[in-house]
Amino acid sequence: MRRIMITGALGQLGQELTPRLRELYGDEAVLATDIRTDGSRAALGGPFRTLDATEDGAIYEAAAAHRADTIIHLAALLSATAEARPLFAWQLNMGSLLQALEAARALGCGLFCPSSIAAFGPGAPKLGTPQDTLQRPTTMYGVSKAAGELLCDYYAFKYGVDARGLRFPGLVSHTAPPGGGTTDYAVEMYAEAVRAGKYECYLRAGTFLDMMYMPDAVQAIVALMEADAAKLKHRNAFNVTAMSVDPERIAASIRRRIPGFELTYRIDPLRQSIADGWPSALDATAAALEWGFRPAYDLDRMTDEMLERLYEKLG
Ligand code: AKB
Repeated sequence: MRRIMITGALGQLGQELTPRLRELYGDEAVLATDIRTDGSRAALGGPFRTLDATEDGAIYEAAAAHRADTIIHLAALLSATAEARPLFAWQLNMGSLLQALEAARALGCGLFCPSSIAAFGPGAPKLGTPQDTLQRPTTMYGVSKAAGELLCDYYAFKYGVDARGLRFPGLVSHTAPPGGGTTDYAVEMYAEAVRAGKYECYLRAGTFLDMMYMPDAVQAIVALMEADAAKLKHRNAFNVTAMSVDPERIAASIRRRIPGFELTYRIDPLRQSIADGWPSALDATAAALEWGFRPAYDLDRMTDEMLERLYEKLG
């Protein structure tokens, strides 16, 4: 049975992953940590500790006290915020990852750290972006993710740390709002469709990006962490995706349920330029072959569930 420590547990992914891990391994086996101390921690149930993941030795100390065998490192700044504060983004994203890897090395823990479609840059093939291809990202978030992938590989090669990871696309969820990402528009569009019947989008029509519904993302993390190491050729930074969509496609899917939904545009140049440098459709074959990745939700199924849950919450 695993004993897990999570950093950034109050972020968009952590708020759904933590309860799922507690269901699987037991409440007491999962220590949630975050630098924030807001009310959303109550929803996580189970043990919680306030922790700055960049502080020297803080992850090590908490993981040792918890007798963790697995560290799930989610604390990070997302793309748009990182681009606005590049120095801080480097310090947070790389500094905390180094702390997590050092703790994993010293304690003999496995480690999971999410990467992103941002780890590719404009030079990578946009369609069917291969698992192994050119990675020259042009955003600070992308640079920190590509460097993070390499650092995880280094700790695996040099110290035998079982460091695994997924390159996530935009994650869509109804539980917790994302913060500071470029793909956040998708989550906002669903919420505004239910609240107001209209949405003003900051990315242009025709901007195709990979997306995935949160339950598939959570399931993918569990499946990769539980995968037989002997079957993993890549281990770290697997491409995963469930759909390639643009704002018009999501709006059309919403209109099946809310026929009068109105989509208008006011382009944010920063987030548009970030999106323009990212792939449009990843190739997730390696994840499917090496550990059986198979998302359950396509666009319409995700839309139906998002709208149903948001109506219960906001409607
Ligand atoms: C972002 O938009 O920054 C994230 C990501 C794709 O990594 N959702």
